[in-house]
Amino acid sequence: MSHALMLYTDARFISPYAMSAFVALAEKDVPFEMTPVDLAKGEQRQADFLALALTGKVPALVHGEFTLTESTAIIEYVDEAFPGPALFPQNPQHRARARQIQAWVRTDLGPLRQERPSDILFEPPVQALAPLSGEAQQAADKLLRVAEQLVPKTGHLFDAWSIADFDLAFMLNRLVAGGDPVPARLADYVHQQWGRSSVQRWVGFNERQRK
Ligand SMILES: N[C@@H](CCC(=O)N[C@@H](CS)C(=O)NCC(=O)O)C(=O)O
Repeated sequence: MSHALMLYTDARFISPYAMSAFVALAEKDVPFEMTPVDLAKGEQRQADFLALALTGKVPALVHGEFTLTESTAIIEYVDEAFPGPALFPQNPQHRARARQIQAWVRTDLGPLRQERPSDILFEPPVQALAPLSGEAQQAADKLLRVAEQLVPKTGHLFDAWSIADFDLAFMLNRLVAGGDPVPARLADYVHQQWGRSSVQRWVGFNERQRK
C-alpha cells in the first residue's frame, strides 16, 4: 500500500476547514501533496472526487488507501498517525477545551461567518463592509466574550500552541479583517497566530492563485 499523503483543498484557499487541516499537517512537518478542488465549478460533485471523499467536501485527506473528510476528524487522525509536535494539549481538560473550541467555531456564530466571510481574511474588501446586523453583532459579542476569557495576556491558549489557537484566531480574524472593534490584546493574538509559518504558507497559496 502506498503511504502517500494528499490533502484536497478548495482552489481559492479561503476555506477555514481546509486551512485548519493544512495547518495541522504543516505543523506536524510530514511530507504531503495538495490537490485544489474548484468548488465554483462544482468539482466536488464530480464522480472522481465523490469516489474518494465520502461527503463530497474539502478538506479531504487521502493516506494510502484510506480517505477521510471532516476537518476535525482529519486533524485528530493526523495527530495520532504521525510523529511530530502534538496538535492538542496533553492535559485531558485542556484537550477537551481545545475540542470544545473547535466544535464551537464550526457550529455557532453563523451570522458572523456570513457577514464576515473568510475571503476577507485574505483579500482586503474593495469597499467598506456593511456594519454587522444585530444578529451578527450578537455573535461577535459572544465571540469576544469567550475569547477574552480564554486568551491569555501573551502566548497560546494552553501551555504550547495547539490547533485550537488556529481555529479561534481564524474566527477572531473575521472581525479584525472586517475592521470591527476588537480589544488590542485579542488583535495581537490574531496577528501572532497569523504570523506562524504554517499559516503563512497557506496565505502564500491564496496570494498565488489570485495573481
Ligand atoms: N464540517 C466540514 C465543513 C467542510 C465544508 O463545509 N467545506 C466546504 C468548503 S468551506 C465545501 O467543501 N463545500 C462544498 C460543498 O459543500 O459542495 C469540515 O469541518 O471539514
